[in-house]
Amino acid sequence: MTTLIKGGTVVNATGATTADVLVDGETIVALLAPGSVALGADVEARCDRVIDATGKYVIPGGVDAHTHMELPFGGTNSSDTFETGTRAAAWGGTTSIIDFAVQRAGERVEQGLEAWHNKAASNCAVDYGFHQIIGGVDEFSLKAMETFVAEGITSYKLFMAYPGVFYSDDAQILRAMQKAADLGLMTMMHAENGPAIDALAEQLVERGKVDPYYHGIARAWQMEEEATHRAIMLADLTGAPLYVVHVSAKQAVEQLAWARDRGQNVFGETCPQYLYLSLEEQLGAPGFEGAKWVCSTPLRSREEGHQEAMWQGLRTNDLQMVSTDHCPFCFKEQKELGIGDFRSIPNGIGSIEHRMDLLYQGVVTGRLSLERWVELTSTTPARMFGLYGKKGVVAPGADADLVVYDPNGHTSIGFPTDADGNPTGRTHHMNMDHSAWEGFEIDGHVDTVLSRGTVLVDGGEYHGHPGHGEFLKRGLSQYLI
Ligand code: DUC
Ligand code: ZN
Ligand code: ZN
Repeated sequence: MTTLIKGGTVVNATGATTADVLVDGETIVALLAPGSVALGADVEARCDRVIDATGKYVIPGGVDAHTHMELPFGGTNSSDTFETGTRAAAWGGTTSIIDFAVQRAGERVEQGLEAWHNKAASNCAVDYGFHQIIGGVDEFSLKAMETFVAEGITSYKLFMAYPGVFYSDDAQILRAMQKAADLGLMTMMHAENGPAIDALAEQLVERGKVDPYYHGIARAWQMEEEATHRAIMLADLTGAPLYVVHVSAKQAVEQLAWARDRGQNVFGETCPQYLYLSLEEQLGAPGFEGAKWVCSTPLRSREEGHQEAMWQGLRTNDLQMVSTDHCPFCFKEQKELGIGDFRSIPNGIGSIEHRMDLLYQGVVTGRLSLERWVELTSTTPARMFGLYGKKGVVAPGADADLVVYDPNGHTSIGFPTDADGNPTGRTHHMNMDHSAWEGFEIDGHVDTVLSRGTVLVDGGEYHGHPGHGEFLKRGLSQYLI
């Protein structure tokens, strides 16, 4: 099957140019200048399928490097399966995900990884890889790390939060980082001081402060700044490269910038929720509604300038990429577990379908260039996590993971209704009974999505199927040195 995507502006992290993209089977084989006769003047006539991208952008498929499908958490499971979550990803122009295989304390790493392979195999609409969560650093998990690279899992995650669940203490972090430095693994860190947060949360609940808002108060920015600094120092000592996930506090960005300025190999990701949503407006919504936005790290105060600091970090490269931390829970029966005690609200927001659109608004508002949009959402994730060349770029030899994005299109997010309250138009495809992004109006639209040459989405219709997505055996990060 040959496909020609013609007339569009091809946007890579390195620049934008008008070109036709020729796909043969699963692979991009050529970028042709308009009117090119390099492959014969009749190349269009010889193609099996032609997609007209005139007036639109042709970008590499999004790479979301932080998702949690079917994550057991807070007494329930995140509500997207690999099937529903990757379908939603495809709708939103994301054609690769990296999910977190989980080892909990008391379990062997191998068991966790096998369980994740079983959940994902034959179910994914787009390609998928895994990072490995190590929930119990001990002699067995340290030994298991030695097999990760051969398994195509070149990054692992530790938690400085969630004592009793995923938490690692400093000695454990030190040992894991020493090993990671030897093996060339990227250490990903959930950087919040969990023990102190749990004490603060307990004090708040004792004083009757049980609403979702207090989730954000307990998880104060000082807890993120402190843990980020500690992780940086442990990484410095061990020589391990460090990638801090879901950065939300401006002080944490300052820590990352400080470390990078002294030459350390540290990186930070932020997520759409920390760019747009806030402690006051969302977590502080009346009654229990704020539970929709309980996630960790938490939404931060707009007045304190955290959102602006995230945008600035993305512009100045103190933050290198944007992932979702997609971890959806339904409001009914899941978020509701925490009525009367915010500590029991399952942590997480679903955004996998909206990341490309939400970040594109940075281009619309002049905060990001087109190229930086692609870099933050596709190219750097691919480079950071050993996928680049195959993913993250529109170039001959790369997988034909392509998105035709219409800058003049429009996307309404959530559950729009007519005057009688009947649902209208497109709603999201994530397995959630609400949207954390309800009412967001997006300039731009994901028109067509290809994954390895197969059309998944086109003309408002879904053509994908479970099992199309393949496991991505990842190489080493390009950011190790
Ligand atoms: N944060 C979340 O919001 N959900 C899952 C785990 C995490 O660290
Ligand atoms: Zn986390
Ligand atoms: Zn996460």
